[in-house]
Amino acid sequence: MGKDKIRINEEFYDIMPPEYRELVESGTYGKEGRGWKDMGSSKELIEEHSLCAGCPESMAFRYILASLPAPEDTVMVGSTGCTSLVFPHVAVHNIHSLFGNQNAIATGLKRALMVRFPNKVKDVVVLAGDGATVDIGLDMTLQSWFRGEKFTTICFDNELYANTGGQESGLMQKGFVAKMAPVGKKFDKVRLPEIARESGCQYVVNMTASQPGKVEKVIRNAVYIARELGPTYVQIYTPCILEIGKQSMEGLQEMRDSEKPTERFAYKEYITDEAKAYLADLDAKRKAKATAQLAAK
Ligand SMILES: Cc1ncc(C[n+]2csc(CCOP(=O)(O)OP(=O)(O)O)c2C)c(N)n1
Ligand code: SF4
Ligand SMILES: [Mg+2]
Repeated sequence: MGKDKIRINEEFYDIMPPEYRELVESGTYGKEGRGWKDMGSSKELIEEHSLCAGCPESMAFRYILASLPAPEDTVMVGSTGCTSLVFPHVAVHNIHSLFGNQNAIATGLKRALMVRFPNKVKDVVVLAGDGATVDIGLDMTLQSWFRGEKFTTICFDNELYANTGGQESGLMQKGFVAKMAPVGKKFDKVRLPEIARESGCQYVVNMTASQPGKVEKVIRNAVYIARELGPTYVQIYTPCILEIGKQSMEGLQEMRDSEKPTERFAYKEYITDEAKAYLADLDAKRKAKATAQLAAK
């Protein structure tokens, strides 16, 4: 597997776009233990995007794509919003769903992949904004968790509808005033991580995208657990710098400020005992394999 899937027929090598050749030569498809540290020395699965300059969503996207355990066997499902501007530039199979329908689409897709490829691992990862996940798509999000569907849901939480100019979202903070929500939010930020835990998710994390190593660990855990046990949910603060009046280089500091222990994006993790045991087992197998490889040298 791995790079075999994107190998270029020698006859056509010269006429392939340089970006594609670069992907074949130095992309990380099939690389065991791929991660954010490959960035800079390999062809990334996303390079250009059409988000605002400095938008933290672009950082989060890069870290997530660098961390997928098997991008060549992964299908991502997106939804309308700023995130959907990025998917056309991503070198991972992806589907654009009708706004809010992403977890219903992912359910059908995952089930179809399990039937079509019974002996292969195929990961499905949803990546959508807070409006898509929590407001218009909440029914689809929750129903997929209740049913125990085996895929990961990632929410890029920028606490409003950014793509349509700043309307109120369920994940917006109480009292926040946005360009198209001038009265101020009247109720508290919806506690979706807690709802995810109560709805049957095996692994739930609330975080920012300020630290690539942390994002990598969480995304890997989430994908591995979803493969074997059931739904996983990751909520990542990716502030809309345009809406909160920050400059393009201020997004990182905004995430750091918002993840302090008393803040709303302080790192929070929930994992079932079953999922914990599964990760420990995976880790033990990985270590045993590394030791055997070392001994064989
Ligand atoms: C069915 C449907 N309803 C409404 C819209 C309009 N719409 C497009 S993007 C969007 C908000 C997206 O907000 P969010 O999911 O938070 O993503 P963000 O842009 O903030 O990243 C809305 C309401 C649409 N395209 N389709
Ligand atoms: S509008 Fe906000 S969330 Fe959308 S790309 Fe610009 S900064 Fe990012
Ligand atoms: Mg949003």
